[in-house]
Amino acid sequence: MSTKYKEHKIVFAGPTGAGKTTAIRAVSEVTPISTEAYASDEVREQKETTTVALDYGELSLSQTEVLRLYGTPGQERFSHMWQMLCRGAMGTIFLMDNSRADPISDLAFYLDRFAPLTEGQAAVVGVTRFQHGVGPSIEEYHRRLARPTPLPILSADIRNGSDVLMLIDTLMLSLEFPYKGG
Ligand SMILES: Nc1nc2c(ncn2[C@@H]2O[C@H](COP(=O)(O)OP(=O)(O)OP(=O)(O)O)[C@@H](O)[C@H]2O)c(=O)[nH]1
Ligand SMILES: [Mg+2]
Repeated sequence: MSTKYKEHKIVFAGPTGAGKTTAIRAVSEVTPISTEAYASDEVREQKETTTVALDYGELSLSQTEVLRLYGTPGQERFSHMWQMLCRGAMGTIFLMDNSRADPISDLAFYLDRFAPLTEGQAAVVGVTRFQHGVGPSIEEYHRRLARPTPLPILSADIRNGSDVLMLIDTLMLSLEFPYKGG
């Protein structure tokens, strides 16, 4: 007798260094698949390696339900992967590094670029490096974005699995009120 197996796909997106690879490593129950390569000079000021294709991890919700977690490369030169990875996803977690020069413009850029790839899917924003006390507040994100359908925006230290799980839970809950883009 075969067991019915239900699976959902979640995508992590956002700029390089925001923590997409780190987030998947923090929660995956299988050894994550990474495609890290030595970063070019510009990125190397921040970190040694960067994702060039994808990250992959898994998280089970129950014995018959599994989440498949995909990380995108942050760098736009690898953006051909974005469309492929978003296909069939239930939603996207946009991670934003609050210590960058203008993380709200970063978010607007990624939301616009991903809107055609994520139609009808849920979306949640996780603001990383928030605890460092630099960068905009969550209220400023909401004020400056001013989207017709407000997005859930939460601060998260994605090195902690519990914070990543909070973002995943929020994404799953927000499916009842999907982000429409725009
Ligand atoms: N101090 C601090 N470090 C953080 C925080 N969030 C993430 N990091 C670190 O930031 C780095 C993020 O690196 P990655 O996970 O490779 O970032 P990425 O988004 O996958 O980047 P690309 O693959 O290059 O697009 C890691 O070294 C994390 O430990 C935070 O809140 N505080
Ligand atoms: Mg990465």
